[in-house]
Amino acid sequence: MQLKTMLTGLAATVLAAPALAQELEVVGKPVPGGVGFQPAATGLAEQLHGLDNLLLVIITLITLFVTGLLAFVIVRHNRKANPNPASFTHNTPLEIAWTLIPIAILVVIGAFSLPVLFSQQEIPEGDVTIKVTGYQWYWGYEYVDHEELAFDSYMIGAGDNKMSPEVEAELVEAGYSKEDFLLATDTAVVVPVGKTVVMQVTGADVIHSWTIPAFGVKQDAVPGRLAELWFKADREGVYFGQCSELCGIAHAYMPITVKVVSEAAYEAWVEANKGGADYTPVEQFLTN
Ligand SMILES: [Cu+2]
Repeated sequence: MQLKTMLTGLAATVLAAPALAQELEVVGKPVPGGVGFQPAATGLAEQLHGLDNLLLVIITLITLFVTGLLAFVIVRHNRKANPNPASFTHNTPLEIAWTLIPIAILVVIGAFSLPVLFSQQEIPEGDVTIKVTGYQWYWGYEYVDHEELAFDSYMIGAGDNKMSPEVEAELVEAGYSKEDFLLATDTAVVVPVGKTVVMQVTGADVIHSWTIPAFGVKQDAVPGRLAELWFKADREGVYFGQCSELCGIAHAYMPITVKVVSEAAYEAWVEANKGGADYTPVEQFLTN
């Protein structure tokens, strides 16, 4: 009986621990030794992963076929097995076949990849519109639907760009772990779950690139141009990205943090941050 009570208590502690330690789970993040994509958090990312899987099958089949042909030639047509080689130089049916078959393969690939490209590039009406500007070396965000809801976003530890006890303390204070160094930012983009978000992307000085790998989006931030990307995140959590266009000496130190939260938390966060108020983290408005 005592053991059972102990086990129940232990189970309750284990179950409750994650909720206490971290209210918003880090979902989109590179992992040591990882070779695949980050988990897909949008339909766009799922489409990309599907396309990638299809291409993997196609290139594997082609590679096996070519390797097989090569092995066949080595075994059957070496000098010992075939001392008097044929001397013809043309074979019309074969040449037609090796022209048409690759064309057919490319058409099949195009038929699957163009719809993915179109769904990325056809920008829907956004529920939330955010303008993001790349600077050397940080990001500036403006929520264009709200009066004076804007902030800059610097890497935690920017400046020295080195891990130190102070930086670790800052990370923990902001709800991150030591492992999130080089990814976590002092302020985060906050968006509601399940809503269409349109990002207007531009650069202020040189070309940068805004991306969140788990959303399957990436867009160059070009000075003088306003490009757009869109996403609809279907899972709450913290997502990281990094500037993806070499933009100068601190290019590696201008990461991106997006927090996907419930609509209620998002609304409360907007209310607290608009009108030029100091940045309030969204964690204060999470209810779970
Ligand atoms: Cu950069």
